[in-house]
Amino acid sequence: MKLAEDMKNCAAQIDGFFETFFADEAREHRLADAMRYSTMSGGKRIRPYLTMKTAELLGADPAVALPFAAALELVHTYSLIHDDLPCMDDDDYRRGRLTCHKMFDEATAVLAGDALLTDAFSVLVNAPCTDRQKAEAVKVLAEAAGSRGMVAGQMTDLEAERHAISFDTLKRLYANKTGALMRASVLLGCIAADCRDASIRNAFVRYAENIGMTFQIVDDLLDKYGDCSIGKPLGSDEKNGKNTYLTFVSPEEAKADAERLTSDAKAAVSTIAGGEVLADLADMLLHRQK
Ligand code: GRG
Repeated sequence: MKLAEDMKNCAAQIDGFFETFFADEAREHRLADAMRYSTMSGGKRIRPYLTMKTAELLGADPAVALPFAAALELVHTYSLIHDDLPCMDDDDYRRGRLTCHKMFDEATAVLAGDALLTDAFSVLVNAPCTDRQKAEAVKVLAEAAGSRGMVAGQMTDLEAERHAISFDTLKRLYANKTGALMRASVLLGCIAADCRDASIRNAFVRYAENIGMTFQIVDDLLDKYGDCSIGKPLGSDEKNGKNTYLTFVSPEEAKADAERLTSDAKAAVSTIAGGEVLADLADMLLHRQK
């Protein structure tokens, strides 16, 4: 099956899961509206695709992979809502639509993010799998999202607006801010399949870390040179005085690094049966225009 079609199928399954999830009338209505608004707003669903594809390649039960993938997307959505807040990146638009705090209000956006993050863990522990799988999934997602992962990356990012940072610090920032959730995506797929083979896990992790860094380099190139279809104003990094990959290297060098990382990602999964589709995804992320 072609990558685009496969990703579309995965996104439809994730959307179906969220339809049921948000149909729960027990949620406070305004909170539920804000959570739903941001979750169902046309994200590319790259991370859940990574989870579901990894799980599928390793022979997992899709009924386990789906809630794992959905939980990860809930954490991703929370991070975007909070990242857009006036105290962070202060963006009015995301995916071409008003950001959560612009559509609702700031306090509601903070709470919607809080709720998505917290609910993600209840989604994990309600997955139809063993307690050991649930515990490991919670550990992986918590560590990726928390103070040694994505939140750490965000903190370094904010600090970098005030202080000069080195290229190595920027790469660590990207590995935490973007790479950590990508890494968690494939690990959740491994856990869904109950795969404990370290060499297989390491292959997926190497793939995810490489595409995570590529993703971020391409993000920087698009922010500076892309077009408005990206869904947010061009040059927002420059406006916010951000250090980006392009602070340290030329666009040509950045592209060459992204290509090298993509080759390494593809090499990492070259021995996994059916891994060609992940190689196609790596290429797609390298060449994406938004
Ligand atoms: C607020 C704790 C906290 C963390 C925020 C994710 C993040 C950390 C910031 C987002 C800023 C940003 C644009 C980072 C680049 C990488 C990234 C996560 C881009 C958005 O991911 P996509 O393109 O999003 O997969 P879609 O819209 O497709 O879901």
